[in-house]
Amino acid sequence: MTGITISREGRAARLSLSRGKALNAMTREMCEAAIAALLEWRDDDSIAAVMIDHTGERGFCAGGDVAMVRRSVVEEDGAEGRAFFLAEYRLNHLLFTYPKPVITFMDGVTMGGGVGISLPAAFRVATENTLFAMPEGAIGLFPDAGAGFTFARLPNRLGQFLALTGARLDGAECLWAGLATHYLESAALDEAKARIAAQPESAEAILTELSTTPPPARLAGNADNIARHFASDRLEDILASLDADDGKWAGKELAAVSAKCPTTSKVALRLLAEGARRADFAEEMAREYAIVCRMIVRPDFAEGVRAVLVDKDNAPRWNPARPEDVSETMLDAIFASLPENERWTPAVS
Ligand code: QUE
Repeated sequence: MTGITISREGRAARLSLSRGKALNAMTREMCEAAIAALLEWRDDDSIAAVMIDHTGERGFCAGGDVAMVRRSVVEEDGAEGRAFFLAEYRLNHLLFTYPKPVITFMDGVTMGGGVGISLPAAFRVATENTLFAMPEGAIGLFPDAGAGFTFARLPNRLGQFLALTGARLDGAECLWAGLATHYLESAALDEAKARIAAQPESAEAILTELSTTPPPARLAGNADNIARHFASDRLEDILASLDADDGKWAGKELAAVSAKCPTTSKVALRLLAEGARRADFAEEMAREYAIVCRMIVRPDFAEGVRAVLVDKDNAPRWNPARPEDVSETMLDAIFASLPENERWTPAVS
């Protein structure tokens, strides 16, 4: 059981996440199996496109196997945790640079690592079941798997909003934000996949033809609020701006940001500011890998996973607990480059 089903149909190849009991949360084994298959298909002239989807009912992908990573850092030396992120980020990078079209079906929960394998794809299909989020602030991690690059390129500070609040978007909102390229009813997915397998060079036209008009994107109504309140790269400014607004929306978002790990939020703001200036996705993954090696050994990560996935009390005690106590010096240490022999490298150079 690798948790991933690898198949071909016609001239398309398919990776289906199939680790149902854990909502398809990615493991190192799944990432490595996906990388091996993608490298084989890259040089196979009989394959013209790759589809990524899931089997079973429960959603596309909840993220990464962070319970394993927590065990690795709490009970051992963390090597297994680092090996997982090395493989996960290699997969994200391989998808981003893949020479053949990749189509991702974000049908259901698409969070964390699920976002990481979705956004690098050329075509990203949302449905009425899509539930999209980067919720790492709840577990003391940070928006990773390439989000520092892709979120940095969203307009109107939307990336900063998603990173700091962990807001959940539906399929209509994903299409509105450009996170998805197409919106299909889930009932049309089987037909879309069959037609893409038969005619992979027409993937885009097939998805466009089967698209339906989504309901209005609620998020669009708050775009001005988001751009205004999340304008600063300083967490303290964002909190002060939300706090000064008496409206219901600002109150709700202030509560959301305030509940998240303050170190996560400051890492996210610095990462997105840097990511907007970065030309190269490989450079992004190397930076995120250095950061994740520091973040998983911080007590906030073990505490966050404890609160959300182990004890499920949803009452994490962050340390530092206050934004003003997360210093630039602490962030510098988290962002510092790794020693040469420990750095992230792509699956193939
Ligand atoms: C924040 C997160 C994650 C999360 C919950 C959060 C995350 C993640 C999972 C998850 C969910 C179900 C599983 C599993 C992991 O939950 O990244 O193994 O079965 O992977 O609030 O970042």
